[in-house]
Amino acid sequence: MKNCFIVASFVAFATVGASSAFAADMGNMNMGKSDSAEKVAHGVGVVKDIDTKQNTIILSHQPIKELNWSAMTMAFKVSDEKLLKGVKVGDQVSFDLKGSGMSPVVTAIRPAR
Ligand SMILES: [Cu+2]
Repeated sequence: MKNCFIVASFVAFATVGASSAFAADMGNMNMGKSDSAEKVAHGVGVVKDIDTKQNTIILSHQPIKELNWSAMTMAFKVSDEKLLKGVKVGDQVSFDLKGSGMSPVVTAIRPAR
């Protein structure tokens, strides 16, 4: 997850000059919303591996705008082990992420096609 954070920071700096909307978002986040730590982000990707013992799923995800993440393959914790039963390796999925910083938790997974 450290790599994820470094990449996200780099993307944020690289795009801040080009996007005034981004600066506005940051202003709102710092001044207004106290619930920003619990915001939900949405991603799409491909299931690479599933670990039902540790309740993790490895997803090769596309860029996630809400988190300023670029595309990468990484492991996510899931909020409920049942989420892992509805998918299999190789599936195209869309998913919801909840939480803050570098370790959001997957709260929903849906097949994407
Ligand atoms: Cu990532």
